[in-house]
Amino acid sequence: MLENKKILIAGAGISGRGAARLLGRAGYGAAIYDGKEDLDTEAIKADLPEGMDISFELGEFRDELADTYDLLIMSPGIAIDNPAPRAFFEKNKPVWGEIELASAFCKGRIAAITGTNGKTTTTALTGSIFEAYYDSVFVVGNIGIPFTSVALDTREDSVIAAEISSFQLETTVDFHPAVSAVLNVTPDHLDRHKTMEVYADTKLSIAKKQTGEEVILLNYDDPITRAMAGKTPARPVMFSRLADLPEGILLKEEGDRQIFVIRQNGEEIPVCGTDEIRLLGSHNHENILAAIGIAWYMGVPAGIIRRAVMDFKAVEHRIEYVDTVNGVDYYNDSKGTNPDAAIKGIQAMEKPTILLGGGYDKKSTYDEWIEAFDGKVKCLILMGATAEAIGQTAIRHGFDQIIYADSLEEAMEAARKQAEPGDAVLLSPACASWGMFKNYEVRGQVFKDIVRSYKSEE
Ligand code: UMA
Repeated sequence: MLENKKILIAGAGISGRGAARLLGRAGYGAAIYDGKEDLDTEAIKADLPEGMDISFELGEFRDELADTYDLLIMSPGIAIDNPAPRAFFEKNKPVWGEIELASAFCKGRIAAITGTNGKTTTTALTGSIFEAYYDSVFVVGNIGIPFTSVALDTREDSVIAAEISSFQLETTVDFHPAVSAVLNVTPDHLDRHKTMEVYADTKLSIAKKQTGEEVILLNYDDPITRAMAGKTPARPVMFSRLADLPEGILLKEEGDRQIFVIRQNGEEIPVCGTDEIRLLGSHNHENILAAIGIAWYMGVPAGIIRRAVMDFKAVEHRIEYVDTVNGVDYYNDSKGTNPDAAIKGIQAMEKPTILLGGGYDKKSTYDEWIEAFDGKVKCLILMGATAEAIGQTAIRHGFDQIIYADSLEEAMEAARKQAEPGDAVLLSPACASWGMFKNYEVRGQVFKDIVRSYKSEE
C-alpha cells in the first residue's frame, strides 16, 4: 500500500514510535521528525524491528523535508497548523494521523469512541464487554496504547475498542469505524482548536467517512452531539439518560429502579439496573449507555453485555479511591484534566473535601467548576500555571479558603495539615498536567505514591 513512498513520521512519542514499529514490521523504512534536538535516537532505534531503514530529522522543521518525503504520519500532540503538516499540505502531499495509518493496516472491525469526557471509561468498558464475547480484542488509542502498536496483529474476526481524541481526529482521512460514538462536547483544548465550532466539527470527523450501514451513537441529552445526527452518512442511534426515547439506548424508570434498556424496532431489551453496577455517578450512566449501544451494534448479545457491565470497576485515575489515612479518604481524579471532568469529580464526593487543582493552561474558564463546589469544598489548594487564574475566579465567586503550592508534594503536605478525620482529599485538577508532569497518569501515580507513604507512617 505504501510501496515506494518515502515516509516521514512527525513526533517520537509513543504514537510516533508505534507508527515506526508498524512500518518496520510491514517492511517499510521511515524517517522520524521531532522538535527535540537532543532526542535519544539510539533508544528509539533499539525498540524498532531489526534491520529497519530508519533515520531522524531533529530540531526546527525545514520545509524542504516536504519535497524529500511523500507522506507525513502525524502524532496527536502535533497540531494541524504546525510547520510540518503545513509544508506537506502546501505541496498537496498526504498527511495521515497515526490512527489513519493503523486503520489502513487493521483487518478487524473498529468501534471508535470520542467525546470531551468519559471516553476512557467508555472505551475500557466497551473493551471488557468485547472480551466477554469475542476471541480477539484490542483496546487502543488515546487510552495510552497506540493503535499502530497492534494493528498488524489484528485478524478479520478481531474487534477493536479505540479511544480517539480530537487531536487524533484532526488527521483522519478515510477512517471509518463500524460503530462510532460521540459522548459529549463541552469546552476543552480551545488553545489548540480555537473555537467550539472547530472543536465539535473535529469530533464529528470520527463519522465523516462512515457508510450508511455503519452506526454512530450520539448522546441525546447533549445539544451539540444530538445535532450531529444526519450530518454524516452513518446511521444515527441516540442514547439518553433523561429522555424516554422510542428507539435507542436509555435509562427507564421501573418502580423505584432505573434500568438500562435497548429499544429497537418496537422491541425493548432490558440490560441491567443502576443498582447492579459498580461505577459511581450519573455521568457514568451515560458512559454505560454508550458502551451498551456500541457493544450491541457490534453484535454482542444483551445477556453478555449485562454480565460485563455488572462486573466492571472504575478506571485508574478517574475518581479512583486510593486509601484512608488517619480517617481521611484520598481520591485520585488526575484524569479530571478540564473543568467539566473536574465537576464530575467534585459531584461524586460525599464528605467535606480538600480539593487539589490547577496545572497546564488550556485557556479554560473555571466559573462552573467553582459553582459546582456546592458547599462541599473546605479548602482549595492550587498549583501550576493556572493557580492564579483559578484563585481569582474562586474569590469572585466568594470562595476564599485557598492555599497556593509550588508542587504536588507541597500541595499534599498542605492537604494533610488541613484534613480532619471524616474529610476527603481529592486530586481533580481541572487542568492537564503538562508543565509539571509528563502526563496525567504520572501525576496520578505521584499522588498515589504520596498517599501510600502517608499510610506507611500512620
Ligand atoms: N513534538 C514535536 N512538536 C510539537 C509537539 C510535539 O516535535 O509541536 C514531539 C515531542 O517532542 C515528543 C512527541 O512529539 O517527542 C510527543 O508526541 P505526542 O505529544 O503526540 O505524544 P505521544 O507520546 O505520542 O502520546 C499520544 C497522545 N498525546 C497527546 O495527544 C498529547 C496520548 O494521549 C495517547 O495516549 C498516545 O498518543 C497514544 O495514542 C494523552 C493525552 O494527553 C493521554 N491526550 C489528550 C487528552 O486526553 O486530553 C488529547
